[in-house]
Amino acid sequence: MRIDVVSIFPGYFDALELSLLGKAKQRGLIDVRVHDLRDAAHDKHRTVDDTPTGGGAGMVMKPEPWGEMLDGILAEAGNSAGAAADAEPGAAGDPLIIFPSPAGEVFTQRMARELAHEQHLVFGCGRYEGIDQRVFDEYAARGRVRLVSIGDYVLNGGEVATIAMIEAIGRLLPGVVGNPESLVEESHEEDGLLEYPSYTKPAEWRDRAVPPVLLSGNHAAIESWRREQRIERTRRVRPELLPRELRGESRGRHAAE
Ligand code: 6GU
Repeated sequence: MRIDVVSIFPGYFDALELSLLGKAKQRGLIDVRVHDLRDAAHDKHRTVDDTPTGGGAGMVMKPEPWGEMLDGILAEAGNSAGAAADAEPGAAGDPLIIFPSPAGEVFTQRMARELAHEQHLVFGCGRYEGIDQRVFDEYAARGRVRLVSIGDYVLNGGEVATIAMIEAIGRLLPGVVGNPESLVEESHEEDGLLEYPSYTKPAEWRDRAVPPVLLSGNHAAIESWRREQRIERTRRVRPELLPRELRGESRGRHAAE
């Protein structure tokens, strides 16, 4: 997968060199290129923002640097959106441009799975009060654009949100996570339940014992206990995630059976 990131703080993305994602980059599974938006701002101060037209607080990112930077990325990727205005937009394999924004649709595991099938993602990280609306309109008219939020709270810019999304998407790419089975039994995967609690050795630590069933060797009992834990945890912490068929059930029904 090819990923381009545009930001006025390229240093944020040094984090992508670490851990599993860093290894995936080294092994060529993910090709991440980070661009400094200021390289497309040509005045003495390399200005990327200006006052909001119509008044209001804060600053808005100017359209020209974004246009130059995104045109360059799309043209270099050799795709229709960058090359010709008359080419059909949205063809498979064309880049998908994502603008992280608290005003966007909410990023979920489902969206991560969808985006993991893309060949080329471009993340445009806004700062200040946002980017001039015409930038979204221009690239939406020429190809595929999505505004995506990582949750209902406000960050100072799209950088941290982009790192979160790249990590969530990147780990789903073939070969990035060593044991693909570890992707399956996870919160938000498969059946939408949260994860069960995990334990390792020693069997007792500070007077706290590992639940005995996990030491029983009874795999059916262990599986059933883990499922019960997942349901109870989900009911307690995220009841809105509970599948319909589990909603009416009282606490501890399985334990009582
Ligand atoms: Cl994607 N950007 C910003 N600035 N704040 C956010 C966000 C994104 N998602 C949640 N809060």
